[in-house]
Amino acid sequence: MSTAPKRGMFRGQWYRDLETLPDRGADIETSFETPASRVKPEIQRLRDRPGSYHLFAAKACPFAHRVLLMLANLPQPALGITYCHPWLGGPEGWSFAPGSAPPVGEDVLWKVYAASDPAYSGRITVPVLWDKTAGAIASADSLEIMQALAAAYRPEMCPEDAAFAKLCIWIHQHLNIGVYKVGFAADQAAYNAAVDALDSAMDKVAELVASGFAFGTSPTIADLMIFATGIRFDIAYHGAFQILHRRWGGNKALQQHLERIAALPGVEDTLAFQDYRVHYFDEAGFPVRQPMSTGRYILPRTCDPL
Ligand SMILES: N[C@@H](CCC(=O)N[C@@H](CS)C(=O)NCC(=O)O)C(=O)O
Repeated sequence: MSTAPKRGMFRGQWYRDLETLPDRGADIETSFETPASRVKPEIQRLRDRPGSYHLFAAKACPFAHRVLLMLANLPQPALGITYCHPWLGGPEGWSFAPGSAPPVGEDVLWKVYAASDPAYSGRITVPVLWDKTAGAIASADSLEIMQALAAAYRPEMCPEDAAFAKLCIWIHQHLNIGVYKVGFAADQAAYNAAVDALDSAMDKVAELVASGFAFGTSPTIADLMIFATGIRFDIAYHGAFQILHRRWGGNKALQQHLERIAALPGVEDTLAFQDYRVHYFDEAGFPVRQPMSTGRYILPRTCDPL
């Protein structure tokens, strides 16, 4: 997976291409990853005064989507939300969709990070949980935000069980990130390894959901995490990440799980199929579809005709 950050902030300044920084070198490698959050989400306040928090999200992004899915599952409309435009290729990265009224950041997401920490250095990602009382980012980590929302409103969706915590981490690493490892593969060996690993992860997830939900007998955040990858698979990852030998819908258990989660209240409103196409296809392309240093291309796995 490519580790070189292309766009982001360095010492409070936005760079569309960090490679253009005049004096990069060792310094940027060691000082790029400033923690994005300056305060912790307060569960009690999230429950009692949800209006004191605000969410920045993009329907296109699977990590933001799982937080939106969590919000859709809550008993009451909780937080204000600012949506970002699905196209990430613009000059300033994530920009806010028309009609959103952000409490901070004016028009683009990097200004939210700058408002929280004027010296911030790092990636500018969705989702972001903004603490209006503290005037700071409370979390830019989707799993942490889901867990905070579950703790505040629906603890049964995030059981306190070591096996469940382990399962969520496994889904995140092997399925949610595993699919991106294919898209970010920059040579044939990396592609082959990433596709093999994803194949076995998808087979394992299919077994997990064959008779219902991923853990126990009701939906948990684990199901939402699986859904966020599954709903993008055939529409975007299949082509954009060159996973051409399989479709999510080609597996009965995976497809049934997708439909089971899609039927939960509020989930339909979180979907935006056209946003997925824009987000994954309307950019220069992920490394897997670009020429390698030799000028040749990665050969994707495809189905044989016989
Ligand atoms: N750690 C973050 C990762 C989120 C993430 O990678 N979001 C992507 C969109 S799917 C993003 O904002 N990328 C911005 C960029 O690459 O510049 C989380 O899980 O919340």
